[in-house]
Amino acid sequence: MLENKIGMIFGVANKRSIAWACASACAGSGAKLAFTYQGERLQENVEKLAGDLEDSLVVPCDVTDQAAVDAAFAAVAEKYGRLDFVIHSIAFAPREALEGEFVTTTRDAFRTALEISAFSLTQIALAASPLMKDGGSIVTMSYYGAEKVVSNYNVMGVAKAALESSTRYLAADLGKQNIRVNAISAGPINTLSARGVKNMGTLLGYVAEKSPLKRNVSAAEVGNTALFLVSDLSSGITGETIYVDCGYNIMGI
Ligand code: 1JT
Repeated sequence: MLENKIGMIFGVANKRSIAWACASACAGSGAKLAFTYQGERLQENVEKLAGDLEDSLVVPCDVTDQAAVDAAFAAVAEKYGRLDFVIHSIAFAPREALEGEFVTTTRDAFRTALEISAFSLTQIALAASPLMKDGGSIVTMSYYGAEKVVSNYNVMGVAKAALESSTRYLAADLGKQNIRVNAISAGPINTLSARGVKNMGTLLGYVAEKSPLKRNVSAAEVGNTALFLVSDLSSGITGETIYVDCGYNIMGI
């Protein structure tokens, strides 16, 4: 389904990453992939994972450094000469910000969370658009805490609200270039990021019990939805936030 398509994946840390599940689904459908990694610490992990794929590229990219973002896209332009899709699976907030009350969020934590988790999508969309010569598809990852209060999610909820809104504004701007922009609102998944969060096990259990499908969603299920969104099967969909959460979000009491 993605034969002859080139994709760029932001946010792989290890094999449990949502970004890696998306990459596996896309590679399995014939895409060639470029990966970015954040920090030398993750370089080896990402190089090992990407090494099993044909004709892949691995480049460093810290989204708080505009020159690094430009260099990553320059490397993709040089190797492939074009780009068809981007998967953005990046978020960060200082650990203290994901505990206690939202009202105590510091200026610094707010700025960092919004810059890395939300602004980076706009920055990446702008850099990607000139390479998307035949149109393209951009997919980002959100969470339910963007629209309802989820204890402890705090400033990340505010950042995800900005991310979902950015998805709509970017979709409106880039539609004339046939570039689609969509978000996946995934249910909680036990990734490296989630592992640092207090009471994650309790949250996973609660969500599994309450959701219509009576279980948690898998990273592979999110990856398959990302595959749909970057493929031509979703050619009429843009600016949307699609839930991949075993139905959790539809439930009231
Ligand atoms: C980040 C982290 C972004 C964890 C995240 C995230 N988006 C979803 N999760 C999992 C999660 C976290 C909390 C939560 C529910 C789900 C950690 C590093 C920074 C970025 O609250 C109940 C806190």
